Amino acid sequence: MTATTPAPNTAATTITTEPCPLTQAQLDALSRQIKHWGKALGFAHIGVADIDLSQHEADLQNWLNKGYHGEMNYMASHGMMRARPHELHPGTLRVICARMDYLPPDAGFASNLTDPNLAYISRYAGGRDYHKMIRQRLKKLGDQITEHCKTLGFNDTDFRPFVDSAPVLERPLADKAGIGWTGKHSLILHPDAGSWFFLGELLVNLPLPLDIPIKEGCNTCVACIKSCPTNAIVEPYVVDARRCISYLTIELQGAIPEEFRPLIGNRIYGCDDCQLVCPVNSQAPVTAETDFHTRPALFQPELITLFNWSEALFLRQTEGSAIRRIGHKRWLRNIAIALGNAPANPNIINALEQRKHSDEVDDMVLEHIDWAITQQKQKAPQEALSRKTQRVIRAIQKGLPRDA
Ligand code: B12
Ligand code: SF4
Ligand code: SF4
Repeated sequence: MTATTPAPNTAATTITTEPCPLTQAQLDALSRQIKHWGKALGFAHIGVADIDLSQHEADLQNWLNKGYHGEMNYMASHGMMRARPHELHPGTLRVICARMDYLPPDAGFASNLTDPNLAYISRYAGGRDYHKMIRQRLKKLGDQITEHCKTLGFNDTDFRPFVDSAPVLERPLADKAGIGWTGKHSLILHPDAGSWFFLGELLVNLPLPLDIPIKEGCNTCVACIKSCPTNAIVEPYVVDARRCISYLTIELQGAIPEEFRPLIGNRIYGCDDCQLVCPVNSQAPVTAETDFHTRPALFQPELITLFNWSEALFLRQTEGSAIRRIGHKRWLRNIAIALGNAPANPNIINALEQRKHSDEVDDMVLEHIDWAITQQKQKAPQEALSRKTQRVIRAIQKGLPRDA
């Protein structure tokens, strides 16, 4: 594309102040260079998308209208800006989408889910918080692009990095950029990379050449929909967050509705089940980032041990981790539920009773502790795992033997 060639999205071209003087050949070369720089910065895949997400606006509005965002008011508060990157950052012409893998070695999925006395923590969260780290690397990429453009005589490069927290539809952008296709669980997945990765974006005012989306590959499979413990995937590609264990254990501030408590099992922070049963994850790469390796204190930890952490210890152990953001009370709330779901055990009842007298619990946590004590007292010793969880465990042992 030459300097005078208009970008496909008219809204963006009218907002741009200075037309980009780079020739098509220079933009092509820059695009190749961006992919090299991205790899050097630890991104496993970089792709470029245009900013036209208009085809997703109706789906997003529908999702919001149905209240699927629950208490995540930030999902509704930016209107359709989520689908309009150029409104989020005026002048944006392209979105450079980046993938960073997080699957830790020794993931031990099946062994963790099999033992209901151990806490299950989503594998994206056992190491360092990804937000700051990915944003910093995207910023470096932006700086490299800016410097390069200066050598070509263009001094008006403008960029803005985003990871997760931005009001922008990251998955549809990654889909357009060829990072992967949209799975029926709504996550992005790639035939060689599975879905164990984070996404990040760099919004730029350069008309870079576009990458091509890859072919959708779920075909007739519906394993994720069938295995979701809470039936949160209400139709293919659509998750009702209010039912999703990730939302219930991380995003929801108050009490977790009782109907979901027994279904949460030992999952105290997030959930991976829809990815665990996905056949595309069978060859997924392990992360190259040691920062994403699971910390020793969070590696297959005993529920009772975590429940006994004081607030000070919780803050120390989760320093620099995404888990810290839920705070000690929600941490206790989630573990109380898992203890209620664990096989009957007088030690658990003891730990729950003792916590009731601690000044670190409020009424919300107390109510969950009481629920857990009732569960413990009602059940026969060694009650079995739910049938769905047993199925997920078998699927992991068969499909992901390295990570079982
Ligand atoms: C809110 C949110 C959540 C919510 C809601 C999830 C949801 N499915 O919407 C909750 C808390 C439940 C959640 C959970 C998780 N999340 Co989350 N989440 C987000 C966040 C902040 C916004 C997502 C969003 O906009 N949802 C609104 C819906 C309407 O948008 P959408 O799902 O993208 O839907 C589009 C497509 O599905 C498409 N679509 C609709 N119908 C159809 C039909 C067809 C045929 C096609 C092709 C497409 C299509 O159009 C929709 C747009 O309207 C993003 C970051 C971001 N800013 O994008 C991270 C993000 C999606 N989450 C992420 C992760 C890792 C998770 C968890 C795996 C964490 C965990 N282990 O616990 C789980 C997975 C649960 C799941 N199956 O989705 C990653 C996903 C990476 C990836 N490989 O795709 C993201 C991108 C964060 C990041 N930067 O890495 N999450
Ligand atoms: S993360 Fe768990 S609860 Fe949420 S959609 Fe996937 S399987 Fe269902
Ligand atoms: S489990 Fe099956 S349907 Fe779900 S995302 Fe994976 S391939 Fe697609």
